[in-house]
Amino acid sequence: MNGRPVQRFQRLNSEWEALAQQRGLIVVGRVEDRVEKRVEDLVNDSQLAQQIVELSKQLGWPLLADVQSQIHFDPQNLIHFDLALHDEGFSAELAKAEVLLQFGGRLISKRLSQFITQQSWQDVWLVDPLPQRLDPDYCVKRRLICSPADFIADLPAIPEQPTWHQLASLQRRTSQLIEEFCTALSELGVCHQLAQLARGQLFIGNSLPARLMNMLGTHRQITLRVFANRGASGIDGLIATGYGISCTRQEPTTILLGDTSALHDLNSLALLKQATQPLVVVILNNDGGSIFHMLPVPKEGDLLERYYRQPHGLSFEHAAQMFGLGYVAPASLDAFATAYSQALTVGVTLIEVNVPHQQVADDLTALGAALREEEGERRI
Ligand SMILES: Cc1ncc(C[n+]2csc(CCOP(=O)(O)OP(=O)(O)O)c2C)c(N)n1
Repeated sequence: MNGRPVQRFQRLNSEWEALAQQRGLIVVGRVEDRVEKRVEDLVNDSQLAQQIVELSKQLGWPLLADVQSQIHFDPQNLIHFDLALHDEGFSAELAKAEVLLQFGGRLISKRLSQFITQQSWQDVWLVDPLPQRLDPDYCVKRRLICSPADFIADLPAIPEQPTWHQLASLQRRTSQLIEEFCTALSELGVCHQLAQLARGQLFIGNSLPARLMNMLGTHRQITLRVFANRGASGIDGLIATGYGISCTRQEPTTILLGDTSALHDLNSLALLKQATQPLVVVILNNDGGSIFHMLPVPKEGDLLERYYRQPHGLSFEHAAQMFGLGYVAPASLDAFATAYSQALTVGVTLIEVNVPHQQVADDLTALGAALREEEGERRI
């Protein structure tokens, strides 16, 4: 959209005023603020995303922000929404929303996408500067091709509205259960810890790492810049991407990825010696693709093992040695926290977290069942 900012959305003012008076929900995915991004532009992303936080406070609307949104860890975000959607009380309250305002797309949470598809909305607005389709289920009624910052700047002032929902207190039960399920050296435990301990930048690999980090973080005081390669969601090139990200800032970078993803890009470990800032590669080694325990593929036997999970029995210790990286394989969650905090201060370290291949699926099944207060069924 062109033209002077004050005129750009003027014809939408009455529609906006009508929308703002309803029970609304703000969902935030990956927010592209510019069509052509330069590395320097990325620096401002978290400040720009803050405007969405302020809008949600002003409207009294709940905020459900994906881990890629740069506001996921903000206290205003209902950070455990993905798992809380298992909880009937939380979902019923959320379903009282009448209108949806979404910024960006590529939502990691399948439960949130399903909720959006199933809800009968009175109106749905989607704001993103790129004209591409971000609405796989055709729910959007008004698509605004502009940056969230321009959209928000041009909104007519509305008086601050009281919040219409009890979602923050309804989410508490989920948050407590998450704490209980994240005390051991497991993929859940490590992701939960990492979301608190990480400093600087975090690049999250595809498959389970992206999903777990979207589920298990807690609100933070210190800003963390989060990156992910969502889209086709390939598990290739992740170490090289993380290294590229580390080159853009004078602060530590963490790369979190699965073992199969690490094997797909093993040669990129050779790049890491050139890092000038602390760099930590955390590999969740569950001996293959554990995501397949939770996808609609054969449930067991040769078909699952040979064609999907593909166990390899490998350890990364000698790879770290070969490429001159520090290496730790912690035996407890406390040892992980100590090794990780130390690794954030200096050098390049590969931390290998060895876990049984079934554990993450069992943990997520049990957590989901506890939230639904029923016997478990495998889902992510
Ligand atoms: C380039 C590429 N090849 C194959 C796939 C299909 N795929 C999706 S997830 C996955 C397994 C990933 O395993 P891992 O990195 O160990 O993560 P986990 O599932 O254990 O979390 C595979 C092979 C893909 N997404 N991209």
